Amino acid sequence: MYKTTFPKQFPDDFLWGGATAANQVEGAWNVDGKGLTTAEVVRKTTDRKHMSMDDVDKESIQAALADKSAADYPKRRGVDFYHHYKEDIKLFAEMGFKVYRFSIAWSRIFPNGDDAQPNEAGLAFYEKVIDELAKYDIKPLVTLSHYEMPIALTLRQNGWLSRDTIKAFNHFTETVFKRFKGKVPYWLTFNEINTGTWGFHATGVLDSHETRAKQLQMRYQALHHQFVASAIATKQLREIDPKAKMGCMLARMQTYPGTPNPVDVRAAQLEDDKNLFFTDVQARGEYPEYMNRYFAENKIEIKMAADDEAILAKYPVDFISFSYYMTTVTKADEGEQVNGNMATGGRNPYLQESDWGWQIDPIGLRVTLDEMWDRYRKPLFVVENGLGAVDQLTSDGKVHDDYRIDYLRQHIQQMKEATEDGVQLMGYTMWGPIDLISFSTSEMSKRYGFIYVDQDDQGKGSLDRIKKDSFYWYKKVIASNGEDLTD
Ligand code: BGP
Repeated sequence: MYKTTFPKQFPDDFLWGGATAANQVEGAWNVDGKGLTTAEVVRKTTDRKHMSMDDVDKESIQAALADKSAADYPKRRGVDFYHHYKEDIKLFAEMGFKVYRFSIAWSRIFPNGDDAQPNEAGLAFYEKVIDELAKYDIKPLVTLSHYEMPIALTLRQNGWLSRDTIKAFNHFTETVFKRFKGKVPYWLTFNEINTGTWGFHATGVLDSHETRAKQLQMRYQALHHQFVASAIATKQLREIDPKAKMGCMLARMQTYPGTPNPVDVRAAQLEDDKNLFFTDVQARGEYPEYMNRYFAENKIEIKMAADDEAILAKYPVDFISFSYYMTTVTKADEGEQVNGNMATGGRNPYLQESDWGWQIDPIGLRVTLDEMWDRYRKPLFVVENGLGAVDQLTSDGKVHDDYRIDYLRQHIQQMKEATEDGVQLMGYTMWGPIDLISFSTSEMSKRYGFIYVDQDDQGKGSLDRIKKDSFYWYKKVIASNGEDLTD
């Protein structure tokens, strides 16, 4: 039987909003008992094409710990959300946000990662944020780990490579689930979990001096520990706060075959599988066979404890979230590479690039949504999408960011197409609703926001918040539930 009707609108309860991460907005890196994180020991880069976070080693960390200023470490200052949260949330509310995605910095709660008792000042800060959101009926969507693990765990046990980190993380998750019970309807465990295969920033594992083969061995082992910790967190949430939902989070990077040559089609299929592998484990509850084969062929051995597979199988996530910025192209013999979201990929001659070389592909978002819905049949959530650009503040204090409006409009249009295709989409949290420190380059001048923050790359500025043209545009989009995308 063919259905003759299909949804033509975003659902009434569609969650419109924005997303940030503690290490990119909060600042206040050394107050109220907070410990340092992996994000705050990475120096700012002097070259946009070079992302310095994966050159980190013990020596660079020691130098960072000895440096008590934020000058070279912009994630220590963020945009001072820690002291501006009321003003910022008020602006989000003015745009009509239904949801705000932010992360809880583990090291605000457990400064060394595995302290016996939580730091009350850290819990109190997030409680104030959550209560402030509630005043405006904005639902929190909280990421438990967004590239900001306590650096003490890296130094002591090489981050997620150690199985002990599971216990420490789940003590943290249990603590925040209990404290915020009934107040946070949506949680995510690891931000862009797949980027753990790219290096230090996601797993806190120091391996920059190892061979590629050894790095892969170490990274997949660390990721196994994250899978188990994520499943345990899901179990805890079901017990502590059964109405709340748990999601996984992937940096989704759809890749297209470079040519119709079957060898390229197959190479692209394998690349895509290696990207979706993470969601396969977290949503379906088991390691897929294609990946077991890949591990065997590459001599990667994942050490598992006796009940790991049972835990993964028993506690899959409730919904699937992902970031979407770009697509790539795969050829069996690689071809020309372009920059990307912490990764490189093949150039697509049909696409334009952002100033940072990220290939812009709105239709790819529909392709991604349709394919992921087919593969998982679980609710999807686009929790990051946006355009990093250099904005100009005009003399009358305005920012005319029509390029950002264009980018977002085209992506929202394709999301709507996907909903009409039948995809169950929960919401959309645009990345960086307020200007923040870029994750990959630590620049301030790579701006994403609807709200301009007066701060430059050196950390100078009044920190005043200024509404850009896109602010008023997004407000209209939300008020019309995605129907009015005009300027
Ligand atoms: C994602 C990260 C975010 C964010 C975004 C934009 O990979 O989850 O933390 O930063 O990309 O990247 P960037 O800040 O490097 O422009």
